[in-house]
Amino acid sequence: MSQDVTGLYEEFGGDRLPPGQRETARFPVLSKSGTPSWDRDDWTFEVWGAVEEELSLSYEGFRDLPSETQIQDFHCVTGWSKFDCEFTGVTFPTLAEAAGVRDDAEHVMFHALDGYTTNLPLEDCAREEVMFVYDYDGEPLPADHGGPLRVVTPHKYAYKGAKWVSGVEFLTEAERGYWEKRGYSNTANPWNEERYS
Ligand SMILES: Nc1nc2c(c(=O)[nH]1)N[C@H]1C(S)=C(S)[C@@H](COP(=O)(O)O)O[C@H]1N2
Ligand SMILES: [Mo]
Repeated sequence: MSQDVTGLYEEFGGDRLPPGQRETARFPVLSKSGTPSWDRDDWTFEVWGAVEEELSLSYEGFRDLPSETQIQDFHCVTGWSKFDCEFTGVTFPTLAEAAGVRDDAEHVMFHALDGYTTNLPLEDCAREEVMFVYDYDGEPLPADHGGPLRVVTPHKYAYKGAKWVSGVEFLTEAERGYWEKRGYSNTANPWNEERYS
């Protein structure tokens, strides 16, 4: 069973296709510096910072967490949108509950194997649609698209979703990630065309 969340745009008062976007049937690859390599036996996913219990999970350990499948739209800041992507993984709220987020946590930094980082306020992550994804269309997520594990953020431009995500840091103060330091919008709402800062 999968859950269709492609109607979430209604919350933002816009059309399904955000302004200035074109729909594409392809799934282009966009990476700042190519696809990093990793070894399934050594791969670990870390949760640290303002949490009750820091976590360190193997690939199998991550796959043992409660999972779900969602149909989501994907909006790239460079102007393409892909509708109806089938993603399977663990929702942000499920992971946050496993770690126990402390009351003083306000912000989140996602860290990735290629050195990429991206940030969001905790309240923008505390949504079922924000997922750590390991399967795409029922198959393991291709390496170019962030396999073994990536984040998806259908309510934000896709640079808020770290491919090859290796960990999540809970912060007590806001910080900026890789593109947020280099001129992309910190807030990244596609229905307001928040592309640059
Ligand atoms: N680790 C990592 N994650 C990343 C990026 C990156 O360079 N490194 N690029 C971001 C950008 S700008 C976009 S548009 C999407 C692209 O995802 P895709 O290649 O699966 O289409 O990944 C985002 N996540
Ligand atoms: Mo992007």
